[in-house]
Amino acid sequence: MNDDRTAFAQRLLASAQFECSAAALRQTPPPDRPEVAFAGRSNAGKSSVINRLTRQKSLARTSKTPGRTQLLNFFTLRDEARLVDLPGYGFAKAPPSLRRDWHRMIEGYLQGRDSLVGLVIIMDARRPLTETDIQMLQWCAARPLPCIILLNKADKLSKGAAGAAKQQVIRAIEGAATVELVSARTGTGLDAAQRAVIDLLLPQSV
Ligand SMILES: Nc1nc2c(ncn2[C@@H]2O[C@H](COP(=O)(O)OP(=O)(O)OP(=O)(O)O)[C@@H](O)[C@H]2O)c(=O)[nH]1
Ligand SMILES: [Mg+2]
Repeated sequence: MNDDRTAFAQRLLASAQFECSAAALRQTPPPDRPEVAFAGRSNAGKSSVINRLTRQKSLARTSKTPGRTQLLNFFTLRDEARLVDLPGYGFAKAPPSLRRDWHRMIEGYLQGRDSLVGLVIIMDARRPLTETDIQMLQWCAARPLPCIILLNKADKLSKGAAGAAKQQVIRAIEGAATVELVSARTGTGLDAAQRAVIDLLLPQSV
């Protein structure tokens, strides 16, 4: 692994600052720099992973209550790139109207956002590839948009079970994404995830 590139990735991610929240696509900031979005089932740990990647404990709000992040939250990395925390899906208690709104907004965002250069799908390593996770992969393939799957909460599985879960996902998705095991709690796999995110955002630099 290239140490300079890793250090660069860590520095750029650590510069993340909250920029704005959007409840609708017309409220998103201008598409003036590359951005990578984080999607995933509610409670999979999207916000926790963003905090780990940026080494900031409370940049993105986390919660024990699923459905905490209902908005698109934009974080800027200097003025060079952005990270976007998307609202979670699969929240059992969400009313159908909210699910429809979510579906329309996320599909519109993934298909139409010019500055979007990649998607990170966060999954709970114990329950990967939900129906909506697969829908996300299909939207990425349609655009096409490179995709990283982070199997989070690896700390909840034995090493053997985590490795087996990863192999199972790799086989199932047939090359549609790269797959890494991570834990936002312990930091497992986060170096590789930092590199992967920066490689999507700024493939040419350093
Ligand atoms: N054990 C363990 N718990 C984690 C990990 N990552 C997140 N959690 C916990 O999982 C819960 C949900 O984390 P969030 O980061 O808020 O999840 P989210 O995907 O952003 O959820 P929404 O915003 O509701 O969509 C919190 O209680 C976190 O502390 C992990 O790697 N290991
Ligand atoms: Mg969240």
